[in-house]
Amino acid sequence: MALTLHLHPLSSYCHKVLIALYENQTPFHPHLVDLGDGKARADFAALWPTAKIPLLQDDARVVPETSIMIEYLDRHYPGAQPLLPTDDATCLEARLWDRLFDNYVMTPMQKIVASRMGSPSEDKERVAAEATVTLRTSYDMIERHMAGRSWAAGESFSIADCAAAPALFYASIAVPLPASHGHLAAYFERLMSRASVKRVIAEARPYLRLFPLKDSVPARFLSDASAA
Ligand SMILES: N[C@@H](CCC(=O)N[C@@H](CS)C(=O)NCC(=O)O)C(=O)O
Repeated sequence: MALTLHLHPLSSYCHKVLIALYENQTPFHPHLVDLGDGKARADFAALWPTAKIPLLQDDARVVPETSIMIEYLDRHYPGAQPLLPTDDATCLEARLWDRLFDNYVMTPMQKIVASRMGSPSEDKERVAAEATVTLRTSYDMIERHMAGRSWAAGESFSIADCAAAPALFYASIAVPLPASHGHLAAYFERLMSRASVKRVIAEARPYLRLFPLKDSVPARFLSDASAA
């Protein structure tokens, strides 16, 4: 079987792996999964029980969890842009920031987005308020970390930046980046200007009408002509 990524073009975690694939122009077969369809979800869960997208698959195995997918691609489908730095200390830094972006930006962003689905409730408001506090703490942490840096770990684009781009794209729609955070803002612009990132946003665009925070998406991301 050709390298296959089971995905949905709107999903932030799918963007993370798509960015890794596009960085290295790795050929793959995209398989769109509609988790809202009972049969499609059941078929997908048969491949991997958590039924989370994305999921990577080739002849050798099924690879769950986006960080592991990128590590797998780096080892088995290497390209011009290594995403796990070869130097031990920089690699540790890249893996650390991959975890930080997933756990402290992606997770609270997902909670805020989920709180906007269905009818409002006090419980959802509480969860969203807590997630907003976490996101603001993360913005402060990234602002400090990015001072004097171009990328999250070392001198090159890495797995950490694959995680950062979709996390910050969606998080900044949920909770705008503070005007006071110049290093964070510059990093965000650097990410949004990356060809691989522009491509995933362009591919998500036809689906943005399904995004619960669609009315807050900045105009610059809504058309090819005005995209970052
Ligand atoms: N830790 C997982 C998280 C994946 C994840 O949360 N995917 C979301 C989409 S962005 C998902 O599948 N949501 C649908 C669901 O939970 O039913 C990873 O890194 O692969």
